[in-house]
Amino acid sequence: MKNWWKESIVYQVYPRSFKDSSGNGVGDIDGIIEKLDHIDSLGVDLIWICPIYRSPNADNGYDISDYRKINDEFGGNTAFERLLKAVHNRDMKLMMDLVANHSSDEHYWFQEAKKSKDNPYHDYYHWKEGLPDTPPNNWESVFNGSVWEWNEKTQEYYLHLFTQKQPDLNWENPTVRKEIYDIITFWLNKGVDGFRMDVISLISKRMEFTSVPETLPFIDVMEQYYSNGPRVHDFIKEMNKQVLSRYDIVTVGEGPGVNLTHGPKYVSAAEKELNMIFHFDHMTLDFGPEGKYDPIPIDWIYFKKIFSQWDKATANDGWNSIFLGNHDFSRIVSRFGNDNTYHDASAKLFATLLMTLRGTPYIYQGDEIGMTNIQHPSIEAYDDIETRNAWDAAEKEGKDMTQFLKAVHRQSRDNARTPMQWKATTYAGFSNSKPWIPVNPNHTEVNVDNQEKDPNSILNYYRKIIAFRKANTTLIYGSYQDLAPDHPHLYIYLREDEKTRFMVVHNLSDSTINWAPQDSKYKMVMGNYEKTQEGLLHPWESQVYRLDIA
Ligand code: TEU
Repeated sequence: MKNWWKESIVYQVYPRSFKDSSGNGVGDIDGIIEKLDHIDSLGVDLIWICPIYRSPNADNGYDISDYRKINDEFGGNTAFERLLKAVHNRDMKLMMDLVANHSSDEHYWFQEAKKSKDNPYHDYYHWKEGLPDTPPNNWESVFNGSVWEWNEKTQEYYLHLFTQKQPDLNWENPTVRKEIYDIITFWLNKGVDGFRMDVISLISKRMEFTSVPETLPFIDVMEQYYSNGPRVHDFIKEMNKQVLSRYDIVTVGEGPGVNLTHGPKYVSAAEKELNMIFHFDHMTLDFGPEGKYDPIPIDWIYFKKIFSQWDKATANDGWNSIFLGNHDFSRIVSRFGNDNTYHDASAKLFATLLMTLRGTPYIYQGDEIGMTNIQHPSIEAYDDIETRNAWDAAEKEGKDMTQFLKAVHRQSRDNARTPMQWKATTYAGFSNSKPWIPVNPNHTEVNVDNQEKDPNSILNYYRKIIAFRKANTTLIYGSYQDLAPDHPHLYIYLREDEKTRFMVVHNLSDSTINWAPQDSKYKMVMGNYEKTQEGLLHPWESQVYRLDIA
């Protein structure tokens, strides 16, 4: 079935790092308004803005202390109303980030909940009795350390899958669910067009809280113990029925631990839950035996297989989200491509990939100019709580910290959080004063200004490939077939409907590969190299061919 959100292209804004209009070094809503021309010029339809609610910022807004208030540092509710109007005036839509698995510990609910066992808000969270030095089980938080934090007042532990400042909400409690639905309704009635739902796969807990085997890799702990709990689908169905289904909106759930078995259920049209889900199968490909900070090279055969399997799983029912980066992962061009010799080509290759697979494409701010990872000389320059905690844990375990710093360079979430590079000037045109997080020194070269002037820039290629996708519904709804699943570096696939067939080919390597379409009826219609050469693909070259059937 056709839907507007299947035809949309999404642009993700990380507000702290996008544009600072007030001059305090932190991005804000008026900054976003200032730069709407830029977003609009790409040809995108929908903006997803990371959390902007009131928050003590223990995890940059993913710890909300008031769900109905926009944080003053971003401009407050009136600035938000202005943004929403400005976005709608341009015929774009706006999606908010809903963080409902946990609140901030500074939220009124938690402030009350921790006071006593008979407080009306106590049951809004997960509590376990015990002794101060014996946590109820051995679960580890996503951000290291136990998931259990002791509360002296009630002599209990509370659960937090993320930091101790992010207590998990108890979705078993119908009053909590009602609170969340009311919050959603509040924003939808203001005219918001949808939600990205943070870690929605974690809302239903396995209430036995059984300890995990010590040797189980964290990625499996996530999948088998934290995610896809017994009532997750009931909860989402209820939310859909009571609120979401009453509006013409878009929903995308973030799904750590969501695999091919559970995934399709979240997005099946028949199940009436969510429109799309972000799974992380391709985003954890480079996690080694010891996890994220033990990176291994990308296995392209496996990479392709993941996209093919998910396409198949949702081919007849459901819909995919297509993304390669966001605020939680390193930069696309540094992680999957080559941010050095083939910066330009590989950035454009991944733009082509995003726009030619089946599913709604998500662009993360800065990727449209090929922003790269950053390498700080020491841990002090890193801000991210996840990176810092992982560092402390590694130090405690006696790891080789020179090696670990290299892993941080590669994997830290801060790679994606450096300020947007607008100009070559001081602070990259992001702010007039020192930004909350250091600017990448390569902003003098990699910036919007430079790329506006160059017709062949990554930025202008993004515009071109977005327009190309929009002009060809085959690329939206057409079937997908991988023609060379076993090739270690070539990704060749067909996108096809009754009228048109596209063949897309990508060279995922630093080497030239001999290749030509076997049928001369295929006409090349798009590509990321200005000069192509018959019979071969340059390093990181993408080519799109068309064959008219009817
Ligand atoms: O991310 C969920 C999540 O699973 C990530 O924390 C991921 O595991 C990690 O980044 C991998 O290194 C969401 C948000 O996108 C993230 O920014 C928040 O920190 C997190 O939820 C908690 O709300």
